[in-house]
Amino acid sequence: MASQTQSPAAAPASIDFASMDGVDLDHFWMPFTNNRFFKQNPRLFVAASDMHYTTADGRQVLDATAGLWCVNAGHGRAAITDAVTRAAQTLDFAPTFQLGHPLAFRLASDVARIMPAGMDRVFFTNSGSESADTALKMALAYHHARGDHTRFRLIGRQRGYHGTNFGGLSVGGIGGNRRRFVSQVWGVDHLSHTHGQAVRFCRGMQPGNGALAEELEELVALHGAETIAAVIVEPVAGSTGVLVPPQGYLQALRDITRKHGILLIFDEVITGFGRLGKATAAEYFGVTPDIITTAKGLTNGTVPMGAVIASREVHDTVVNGSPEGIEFFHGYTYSGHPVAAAAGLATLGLYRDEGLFENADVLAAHWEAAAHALADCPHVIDVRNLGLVAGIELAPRDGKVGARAMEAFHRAFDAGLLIRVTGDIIALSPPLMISAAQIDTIFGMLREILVDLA
Ligand code: PXG
Ligand code: PLP
Repeated sequence: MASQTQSPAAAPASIDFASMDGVDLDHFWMPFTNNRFFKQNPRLFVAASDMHYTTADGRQVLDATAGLWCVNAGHGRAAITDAVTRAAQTLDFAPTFQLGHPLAFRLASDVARIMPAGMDRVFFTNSGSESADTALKMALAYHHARGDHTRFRLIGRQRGYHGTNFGGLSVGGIGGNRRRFVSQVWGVDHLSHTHGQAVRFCRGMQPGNGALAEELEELVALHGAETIAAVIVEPVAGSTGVLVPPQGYLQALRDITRKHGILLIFDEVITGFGRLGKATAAEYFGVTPDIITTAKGLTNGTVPMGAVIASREVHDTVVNGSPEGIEFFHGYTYSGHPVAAAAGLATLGLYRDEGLFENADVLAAHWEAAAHALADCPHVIDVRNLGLVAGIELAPRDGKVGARAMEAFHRAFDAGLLIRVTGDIIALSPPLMISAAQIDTIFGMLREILVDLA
């Protein structure tokens, strides 16, 4: 392979976006990918529209995962792509450090409008990982502004995923993501995950007995409430295989955190923007945290962007409690980027105008029934669901954890269906524009794949 610096093969204007001509797979070091396998067996998308991707070899693939849990309004929506084009042509970039532009303020207002009451101060990031780290720093800044200087501990949860930056990694509970990176945020502890093995094939939430949330009281007793800044949880854990909380669990976490002056952060990077049929999981569960992290569905995945939504109380404490000058020493070059903000405005407009959260809400029962109809398929040892999310857990092959689900993933792709797998769990989360007939197609195709799978 050529290693010398070369002039570009083609001028940008002549790039054919949907062509593989001249594409070299060597240089892109791919994220969370088996690079050596992929480059021998490439699978590429070249276009997308509504519920389908088009592959490089011209096949249609039904998207049962909304890309990576982000394309909630469906692909290639003209309202969003037009807004992005116009924004780039009007104001390509403007700093938001000590300056501003209207789109970021407009989007912050639109986001605030659909958040739980009292949560209306919006900080922009570029991803879920940045949102997680921003939320953790916000919590530390809040206690600092109150003069509560001993509150530094951050509590996460086993099987939690909060992205890959050091803060999110540290509170995250995925060994494989953490072990290779020894240096992590100090003083972190973890609650148990919420996945009970007692009730398999449970539809929606499992019954709760309060014991899981009571663990937080044990951590308080162990570390002292006066050392704990925040607890961060995904309301429904997504990445580690759709772990639905038991009834009453999130409310109990809310009660315990409030009692001890600990901030509660909901990481809604997946659950935000309609995944459970409401704007937020906070609304769905009727539990309001102090800080909500979002990304993904905020811009329908069209332009990278995240948002951290703070309660008025958290915001005012930091902003009014700091000396004259910059109040929160944190931010990104691209916080509130005009092109991303335009994508966000158009996306929230689509969600509203097309009633997409309501569509998810209405279809959730059909989705649940279709998912649980797979219970009798070979290898299936559990099915879990909430809103438009489903997890289908397969029995692992002897000594080869993940191999069976990965084969299902490859077979599905070849058959024209995009699914997501984590370990031996298949995770499904389609665009919210999906129809009942397309739900049936997804689970019908999955059945055929599972029946055939060794
Ligand atoms: N928090 C949560 C709850 C997430 O699900 C992040 C933070 C990080 O977001 P960014 O934008 O930095 O990736 C996520 C991301 C999967 C999968 O296959 C899930 C995510 C990302 C990629 C793949 O489950 N979640
Ligand atoms: N590294 C260097 C050398 C920088 O100058 C900056 C921003 O100015 C960053 C990292 C952070 O980049 P961003 O603001 O895009 O997160």
